[in-house]
Amino acid sequence: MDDEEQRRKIRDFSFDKCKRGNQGFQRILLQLFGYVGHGKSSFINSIICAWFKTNFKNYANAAGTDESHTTQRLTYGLTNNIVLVDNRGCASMSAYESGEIFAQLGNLLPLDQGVGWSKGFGLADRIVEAEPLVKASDFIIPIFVYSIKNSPTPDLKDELKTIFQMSKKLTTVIPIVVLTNKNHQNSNEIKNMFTDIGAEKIFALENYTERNPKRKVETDSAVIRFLYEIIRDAEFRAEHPRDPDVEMMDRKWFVLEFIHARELMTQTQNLQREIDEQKAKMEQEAKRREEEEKKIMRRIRDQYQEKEQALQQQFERERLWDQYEHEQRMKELEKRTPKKK
Ligand SMILES: Nc1nc2c(ncn2[C@@H]2O[C@H](COP(=O)(O)OP(=O)(O)OP(=O)(O)O)[C@@H](O)[C@H]2O)c(=O)[nH]1
Ligand SMILES: [Mg+2]
Repeated sequence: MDDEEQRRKIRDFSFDKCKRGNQGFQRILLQLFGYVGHGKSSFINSIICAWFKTNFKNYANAAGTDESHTTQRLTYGLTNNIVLVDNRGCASMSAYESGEIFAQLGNLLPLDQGVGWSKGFGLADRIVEAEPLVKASDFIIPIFVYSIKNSPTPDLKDELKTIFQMSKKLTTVIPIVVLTNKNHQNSNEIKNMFTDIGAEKIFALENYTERNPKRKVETDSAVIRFLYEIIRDAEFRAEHPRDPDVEMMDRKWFVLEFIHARELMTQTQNLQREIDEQKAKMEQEAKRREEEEKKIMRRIRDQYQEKEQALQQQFERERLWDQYEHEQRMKELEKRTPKKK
């Protein structure tokens, strides 16, 4: 199928035309997520350029440097039925950052608003506050954006495996992977990593950027193919009976449970840390006391040895004196005793 036919399918996509009708879904929400600076906003720029066939412009406010840039969840409409969401990138996927990611992915936080990272139960409060603002009718497709410039490590692979499994549980879809910086050499290694952790759809492209603004057939085609595959996937998923309200409730429940489990883990860790600190203090105190006792014992032993030595010396002196007296007495005796003839 050529680009134009794919474009037509994308343009015409509507849940109303799906086999079971819309089942309550209105639009596809392509939720872009991933680490800071991996090219999420640039990918949105590339999609806008390719889809609307326009010259490059920094529509999604991609960073001029590799620093963290996007701090809002902004939406970009492609058609009436397809919307892109540029989520805030995270530095790592620690437990508390993944809570935020899941809340963003699950569409439990309002769109087109700033995103903070809440500690404790702050995130749960924000989810509850957002209830009147979020739409169950959005059909979520998670898109994980990763730059090929970043070499994989075993720790990264483990972290991503967990995130992918959780995202699947949350959205029922394994995240679709978009690799940016396609021309970088790590390409195969990274593709293998994502295949290993269960990714089924992996796309790679060189984004349009300030430095690389000139439109290319290759990049435009990659974007259109990506969108077309997404549409086909959504159509396929919409063939099954679904209930957006129930799915939204499930997602909310999943994230709230995650937050509770995370808080329980944090509190347990804090408690364990306190116990460990107390234990270390007690061990230190016991060691200090043992040292003190050893010192006292050493002092007593030294004093005892000194006394023993003094006694020995005294005895020796007395023995020598006794010996001397004895010898004197013997000499006296000898003098007094007449010698036999
Ligand atoms: N060469 C090249 N540079 C890219 C590509 N994609 C993004 N960049 C550059 O990487 C930097 C970060 O890109 P962004 O699109 O702002 O990354 P982001 O994921 O939106 O970052 P946050 O909003 O901070 O999470 C920018 O300087 C982009 O120009 C790519 O495919 N090739
Ligand atoms: Mg960004």
